[in-house]
Amino acid sequence: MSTDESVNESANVSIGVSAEVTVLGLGAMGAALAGAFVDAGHRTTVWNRTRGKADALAARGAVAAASAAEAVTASPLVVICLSSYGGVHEVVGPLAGELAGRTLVNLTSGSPVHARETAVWAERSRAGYLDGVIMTTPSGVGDRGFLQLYAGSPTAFEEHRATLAALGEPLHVGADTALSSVYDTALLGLMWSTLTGWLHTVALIGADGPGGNVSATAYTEVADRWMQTVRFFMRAYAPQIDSGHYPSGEFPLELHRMTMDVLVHACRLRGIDSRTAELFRDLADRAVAAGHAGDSYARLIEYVRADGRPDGRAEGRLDGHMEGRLDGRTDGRPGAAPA
Ligand code: FVH
Repeated sequence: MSTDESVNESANVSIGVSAEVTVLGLGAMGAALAGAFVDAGHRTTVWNRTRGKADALAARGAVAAASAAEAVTASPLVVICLSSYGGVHEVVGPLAGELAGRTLVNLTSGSPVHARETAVWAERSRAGYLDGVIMTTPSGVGDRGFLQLYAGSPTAFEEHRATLAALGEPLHVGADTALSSVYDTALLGLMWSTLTGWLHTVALIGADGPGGNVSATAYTEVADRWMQTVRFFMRAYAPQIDSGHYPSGEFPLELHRMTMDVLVHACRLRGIDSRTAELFRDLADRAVAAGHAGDSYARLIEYVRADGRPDGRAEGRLDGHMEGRLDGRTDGRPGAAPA
């Protein structure tokens, strides 16, 4: 049995064991989180700034605390989900003493810099800290088909993994607390690229003309199966990118490049926005012009990276390069740490 299997097995064995958990913040997402803990049979203490929002959960069996301090001291595991890190700092900043010896799981959306600052504050407060991301909407909370990403102390994660499993499939992405936010941004980018690519092809295949008039539903039945092939390529190309070697196998870049011409032409012919097709054709053009026609598609990573430089390092790149993701700030300056 591998280490991963034994970890999974112990987590599964623990599922169903009642734990004590506190949820601070009962907005749309916080209420869903608290509801999932209640449904899983955990003793769930809840607190919200606007107190009335705790009523529905109390009716389902949650304990409504009179203050954030009372809520924090009720459980070894404290989950917070507010609209911003500013709110998190306001709520837990004065509660360093109460949080000592407990684990704070912060599921509030924020930047990598915010995550690291809050981790430093938690360490000073002698609290365990995990920064997490909920990869679904409130109605998906509690469904094991959806991922929840956590970054930070592996020990804290393993200690509370079984309880967190009430929310979805818990995945630890690394000890650096910035990583959950970085993964979140990257995965959302992947979703938008994929959905936009799909929309373009739905428009293309549904347009009047030769090969047109296919419904989105009929096309998507086929496209869904094609995604298995796309996943196969991603898995084959990832180690190539990590090693910096791009053997083409049977599908060299020049073949991709020729077919891209067909796509750009078909889009233009049908009056469909051809900019995404032109974007990847441009990347391929540059790679082919530089002598990489015989390499695999993965070679394009070098043209996607900042400045098209093979090492991907743009001048002046910030350590927290995805800073400002949700609070609109793009200057990389850290926000204020909790008081
Ligand atoms: N809802 C979703 O689909 C997304 C899915 C992806 C991740 N997000 C993030 O989750 C965080 C919370 O989102 P939410 O949908 O629960 O947000 P709201 O319904 O607007 O509730 C906000 C709660 O935050 C409380 N709050 C705000 N500021 C403060 C503060 N200074 N002190 C104390 N509490 C504060 C607010 O309290 P109240 O207004 O009811 O008194 C709500 O409980 C968010 O980061 C999303 O990006 C959700």
